[in-house]
Amino acid sequence: MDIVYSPDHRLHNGRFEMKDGEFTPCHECPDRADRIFEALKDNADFNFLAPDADASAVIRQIHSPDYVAFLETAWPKWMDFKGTSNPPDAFPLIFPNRSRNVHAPSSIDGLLGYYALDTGSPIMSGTFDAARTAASCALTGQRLVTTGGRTVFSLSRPPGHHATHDAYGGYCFFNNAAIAAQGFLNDGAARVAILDVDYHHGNGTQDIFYERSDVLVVNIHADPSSEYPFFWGARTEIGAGTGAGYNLNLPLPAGTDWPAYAEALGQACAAIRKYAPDALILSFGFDIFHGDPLSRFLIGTADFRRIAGMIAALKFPTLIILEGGYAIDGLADNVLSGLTGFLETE
Ligand code: OKP
Ligand code: ZN
Repeated sequence: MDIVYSPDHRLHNGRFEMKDGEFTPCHECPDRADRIFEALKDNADFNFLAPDADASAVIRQIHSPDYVAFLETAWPKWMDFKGTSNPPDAFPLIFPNRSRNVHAPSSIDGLLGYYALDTGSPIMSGTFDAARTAASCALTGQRLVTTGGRTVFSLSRPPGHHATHDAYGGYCFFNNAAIAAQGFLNDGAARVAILDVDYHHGNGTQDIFYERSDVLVVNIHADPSSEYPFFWGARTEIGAGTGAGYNLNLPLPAGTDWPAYAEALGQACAAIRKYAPDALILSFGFDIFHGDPLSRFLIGTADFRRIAGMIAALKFPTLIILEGGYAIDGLADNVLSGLTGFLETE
């Protein structure tokens, strides 16, 4: 299996996130991808490739020009605002909330809140380059799937599924899965399906394709009535306009174990089979693991192989993209288990 990977993910290395009222070390850290790379790099089943596609143009098909410009200039503006070349990571202070149509302010401390969804996603000097490289890994993987028809894994971070058309949050800046979906369409696909199995609902991916029928978005996730991202992910969100019927949410309660998960995954797979996409993107989050610090599901290491086996049995050309997964000590084993489920079915 080809794996697209760049060490440039390390350029995004936040010190702290705001979590439950405290500044705590970032869960979404370079160690995640480093440990997966170390565990897989000498395994003959995997062939590592550097990204050779530049995602810049496709990023602009998915994200608004003002949002991309914000991310590109946020750090220099923040250094200027702080009056030092070595400031702390950038965090928003105030959000426009539900109330009014607002316009972007000029000052960086206002811009951060204008473009942010949350306080958990620090921006630092390398954030833009790392996020663009993650999108380029996904796009390179997409092109390999388009030309080769075989399963490819984009081993990339920061993740992407919370990033909307014009907002960052949940550790995500560019929506790698959405960019890859657009890449498939650009290269001739008529229909693309995205299956998101991260513990958290992929609100950004849902939003981006909510009114489109050319991308089916299916999410299996923790019930947002009590889990991040809270304001998206209900069963009642089925798409709108031309996209009505092309968004499927399968929220599950705390304590979900393999049998309950397998039932939801069966529903998800049936919907994807019926849609018959030209390509499938798997937003593979490993934070459904019972040992994950953000999870209240009870999925075990061996279950990732079962999950992958069910998805691989659909036999659609598939691009796998890394989303979450924060149990640092179990992550590489979980990823290997998941990829093994694909290798066995190919
Ligand atoms: C990113 B991804 C817990 C706070 C959790 C953010 C979660 C972001 C998840 N009380 N904060 O893995 O979907
Ligand atoms: Zn997650």
